[in-house]
Amino acid sequence: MNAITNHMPTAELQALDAAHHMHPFTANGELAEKGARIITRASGVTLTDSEGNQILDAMAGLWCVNIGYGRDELADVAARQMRELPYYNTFFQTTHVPVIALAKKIAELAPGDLNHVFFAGSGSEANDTNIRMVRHYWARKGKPSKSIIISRKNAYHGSSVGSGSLGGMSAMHEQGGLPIPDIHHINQPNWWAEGGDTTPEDFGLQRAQELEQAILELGEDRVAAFIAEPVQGAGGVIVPPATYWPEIQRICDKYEILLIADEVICGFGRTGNWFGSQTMGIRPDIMTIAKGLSSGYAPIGGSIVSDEVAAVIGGDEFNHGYTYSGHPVSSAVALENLRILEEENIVGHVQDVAAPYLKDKWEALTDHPLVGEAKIVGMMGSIALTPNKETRAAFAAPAGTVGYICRERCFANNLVMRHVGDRMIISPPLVITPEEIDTLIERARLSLDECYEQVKAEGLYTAL
Ligand code: PXG
Repeated sequence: MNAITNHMPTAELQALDAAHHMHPFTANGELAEKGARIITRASGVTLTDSEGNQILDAMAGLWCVNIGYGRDELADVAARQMRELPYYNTFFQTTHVPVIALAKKIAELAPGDLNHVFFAGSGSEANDTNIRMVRHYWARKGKPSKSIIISRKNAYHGSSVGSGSLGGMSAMHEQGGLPIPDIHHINQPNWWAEGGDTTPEDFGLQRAQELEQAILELGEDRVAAFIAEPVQGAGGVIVPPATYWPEIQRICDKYEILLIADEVICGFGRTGNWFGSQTMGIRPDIMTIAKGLSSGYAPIGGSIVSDEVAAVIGGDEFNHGYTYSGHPVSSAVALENLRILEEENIVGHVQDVAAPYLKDKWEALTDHPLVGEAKIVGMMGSIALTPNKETRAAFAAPAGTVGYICRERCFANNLVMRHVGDRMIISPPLVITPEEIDTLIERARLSLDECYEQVKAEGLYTAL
């Protein structure tokens, strides 16, 4: 076999990648022309590519490398676990030490009576579990008609058929026959894009009350659960107005609808608390977790479930599970990740140091001519690009045209900052230092300046 290594020329690796590797969420034909960027190693908050560029990763991979890259402790634990017990399942009345220890630790960290964990290999799988679990829960309680799960437009809950149906991404629904039955979507609390002349507070309340209207229209006896991200991530880091979540909680309580908080991005310190639900002051019955659970070092996800839901589900066999539910290596890696997060007080670092420092600099970006609003919670932030800050206008070009230009400028300036439409988003490793935040902001400003020049030159700086 010919060895393919880091030392091969970039173009050769790109050609091989284009020939055989299908990338997710990518027009692969287009990418093959251009050539994918090849990441060869990483340390702390910095990626190295095959050309030797040092890139500040302000997305923590895909929102997941919370403790930063290059922690040997996780590699050591993985190697030890692979030697001792690389795999065993948790199906047929068996268990193993890493999964016992991890479930106990998660139960300790999770708020309230969220004391039980059903493991999966990813966030998508965990949300598929949640669909079946809440429907089965109501069936067990003698109310099988309660099968509708209410979600939100522009939500992201994963890419499998079930989780993609929960999500509210219309481009995903257009491919492959989604959504599955009995998923209902209400509007998102995105004031910047959809709030019109309403104040953010009134708008937050209105959008929350759409949940109540939906329950009344669909019938209380039909609705099983409401699922939402505490702060929408992939939808563009949409921070809801302060009025939103208290009203959602009130409605879930009033109609006894299960509340599922999708903590796949918000969990494990991202918002400045262990869970986004704590930051938003909500009491979910189920939390979806993945990503920061292992800081992305090994694939693992799960559902953290309340005492009550676990008791109801536990009454008979729940015909559900994955080969890699509670995988021993992933469990051991996740446990070591949680040890580091806890012992190094990384959530405290976010709250006391990194988030306040980043917030000041991030919000100051609104002095840039392209930047309308800047939103940030803990270590997830977004800026809205606009040709008119007062009217919050969109550009007179297909959505995302300007955002894409900005993202390309960021990449050229060794910064990974993503775009969702014409919003730019960041979600850096939680361990980022103030000096590294300075670099992030410097590169973001340079990229915004270059984007502004290009947008004007191409005649795109006009409102829709
Ligand atoms: N829930 C949320 C809130 C997520 O952000 C998932 C579930 C699914 O997790 P898995 O592990 O199955 O990917 C996610 C994943 C993006 C992007 O473009 C975001 C995610 C995944 C891929 C791309 O921002 N989030």
